Amino acid sequence: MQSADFIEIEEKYGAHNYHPLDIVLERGEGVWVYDVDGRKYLDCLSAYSALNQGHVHPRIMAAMVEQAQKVTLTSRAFRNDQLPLFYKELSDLTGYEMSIPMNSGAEAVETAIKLARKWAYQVKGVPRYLAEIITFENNFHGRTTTIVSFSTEPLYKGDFGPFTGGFLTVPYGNIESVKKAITANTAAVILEPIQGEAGVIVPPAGFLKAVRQLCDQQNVLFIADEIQTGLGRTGKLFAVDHENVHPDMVVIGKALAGGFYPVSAVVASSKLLGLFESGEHGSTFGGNPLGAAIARAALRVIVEEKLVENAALMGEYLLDQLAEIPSPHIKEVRGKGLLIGVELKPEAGGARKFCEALAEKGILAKETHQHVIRFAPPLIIDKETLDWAIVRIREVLMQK
Ligand code: IF1
Repeated sequence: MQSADFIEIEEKYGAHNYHPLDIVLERGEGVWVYDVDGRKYLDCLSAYSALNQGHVHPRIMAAMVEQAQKVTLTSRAFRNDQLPLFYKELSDLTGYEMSIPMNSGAEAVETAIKLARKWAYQVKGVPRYLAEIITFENNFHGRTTTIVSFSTEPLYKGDFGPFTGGFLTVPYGNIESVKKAITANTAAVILEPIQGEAGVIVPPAGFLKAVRQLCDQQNVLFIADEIQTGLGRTGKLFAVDHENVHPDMVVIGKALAGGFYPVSAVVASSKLLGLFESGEHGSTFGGNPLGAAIARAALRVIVEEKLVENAALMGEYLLDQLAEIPSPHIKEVRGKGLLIGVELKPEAGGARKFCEALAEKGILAKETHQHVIRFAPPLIIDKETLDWAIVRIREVLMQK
């Protein structure tokens, strides 16, 4: 079967909730992927940062196979021998005392929301069910009905109400608006340290620090959604580290299991996570031994292969090289580490056709918000490969 055959079947039998590039991948290795027609591409999306360690990392795969042969799922009705070590190693790496495992990013965000609400009632003394959480315009935190309740993107919200109450939305990067939105009932502020889906929006320098200070003053929790920006992507372990900020909760997912498995988590202090009592929250698959073993290996790879450091070095190089392209189409090049957005001018006619042209040249990138091309290769990428890519990106962006 060739690409066209797979596409025909997919379009007939699958829901049409995506509009992917028509490239049918069958194999991945490191920064490269291969399609069913034998073409090779550089992956500059990394499954939206879930593949920081690259495709089919041999060490993570070995851990997966080894664990899969022993026991994969115990449920949390019983304990297993991987989860405790996952907790411990995640704590050692992040400096947070405790964590709670989930599967998808959205579930971990929901977990953080539930915990913030419980904290508001039990600790802060907010009257029951009046807790408010402050969110930001153009946020992306997932797809559940509660999370889309505070989305500002009509496409994500559309016909999916009625919506969950208790959320306010303010402009991103503007500390005065946050200040104004806080009331005695505010439980938390939740934000992406760099807005990914919104088009790689980097807030003004000092914003994250100002949010932290404000939250301290007002007794409000600061929740950082680092599902996309975390685990090395921006050249620090967490993107909030660029401003030396310590949120009360950090939500992680995606690269936490190197693309082998859905594993997410909320990390926080024991004071906060200790508020969850037995039975109040959980998941059939969350914390399962297979996921935990994979995540342990994925974290080890990030540390031992110095992916955070490499993301900083390679990211700076790529950003500089992209910024030097004298393309008439480029409005702005921005980002941190290996999370880079190239915003095109509206006259350029949208980023999609540039992504298609890049694919023709063997580079997979995805447009976001119509005018932005996102470049986010696996963090294992080297300079030689980046140079290979930059030549081709330059050709595409210099086209009329
Ligand atoms: C899709 C976007 C990226 C996230 C942040 C939570 C989640 C995500 C900051 C939810 C997920 C993904 C989801 C994926 C595409 C992708 C995406 F364009 F949709 F917005 F990366 F930019 N917080 N982002 O970025 O995590 O439940 O999916 O595990 O929905 O198609 P999830």
